[in-house]
Amino acid sequence: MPRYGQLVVGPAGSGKSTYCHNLQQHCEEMRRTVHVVNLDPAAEHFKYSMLADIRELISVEDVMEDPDLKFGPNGGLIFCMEYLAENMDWLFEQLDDIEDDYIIFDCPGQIELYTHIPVMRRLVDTLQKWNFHLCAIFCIDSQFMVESSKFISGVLSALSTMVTLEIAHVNVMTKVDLLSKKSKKQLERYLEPDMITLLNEEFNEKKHGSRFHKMNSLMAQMVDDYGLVCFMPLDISEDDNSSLNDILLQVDIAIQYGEDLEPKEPREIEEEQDEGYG
Ligand SMILES: Nc1nc2c(ncn2[C@@H]2O[C@H](COP(=O)(O)OP(=O)(O)O)[C@@H](O)[C@H]2O)c(=O)[nH]1
Ligand SMILES: [Mg+2]
Repeated sequence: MPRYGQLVVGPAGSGKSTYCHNLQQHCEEMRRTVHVVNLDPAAEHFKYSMLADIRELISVEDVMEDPDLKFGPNGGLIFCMEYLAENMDWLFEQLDDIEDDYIIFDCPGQIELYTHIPVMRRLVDTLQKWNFHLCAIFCIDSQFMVESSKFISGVLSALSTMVTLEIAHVNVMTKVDLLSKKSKKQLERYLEPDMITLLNEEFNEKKHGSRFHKMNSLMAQMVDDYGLVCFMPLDISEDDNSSLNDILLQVDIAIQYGEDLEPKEPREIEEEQDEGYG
């Protein structure tokens, strides 16, 4: 039987754990079972109920306090993730005897875990061996995005994660509820960005010199060539959770969730439609 999973990634503070919590609640309302697993060994506060917690295996605090290891917070976190990768039987056991295999993995935010340290990629490979269909949810804080230069660095980190993990990928622009009216109006331009136009607004040949301009144009061209960088807005203040539901639908399609489920009785389908899903 296929199993399904979302890897929730993105910079620290971008809203990953909040997304997990809101998705769990939304699914509960729809009477759909999902489980959340915390894979952030540095995390402290949680609103969601979890199926498993990496801190039971190892936490950054333990590693930093260890007189032999003497790690700081960043090295400690990487140590923990490598420890997890070496001890995947722990995770296997945690995931072993649940029935509805739809797991949300709340991951740590350190960007190097997704760029040049192979540990997250190893995790993905193992989960795939365990039959998981995976989608990465890359969270980016919309507060930083509605400004071209910050937007570009966000796009590049999303792209680099996408290339490293090599799984289905959905970019989510979080905290849309916090945007001013003016910024909300601008949002459209960033959700499906025309990179060249955005870049040209920010950098111009006169001000920054032609070599810099050329480098930026090439970068924009590369992002456009991938044709994969677009963002789905997430506004958690909505009463009907419509943006969250749109994201869930997109992920379900990406991981082919639902295709192998038993056909439902017509009554169940009606109920689901009443609940606004479908
Ligand atoms: N208003 C609002 N606040 C959010 C949203 N997502 C996250 N936050 C807040 O941003 C901070 C960091 O969020 P968290 O989910 O812990 O980020 P993580 O480090 O990526 O897991 C917390 O104070 C959250 O309450 C959102 O969509 N809207
Ligand atoms: Mg978190």
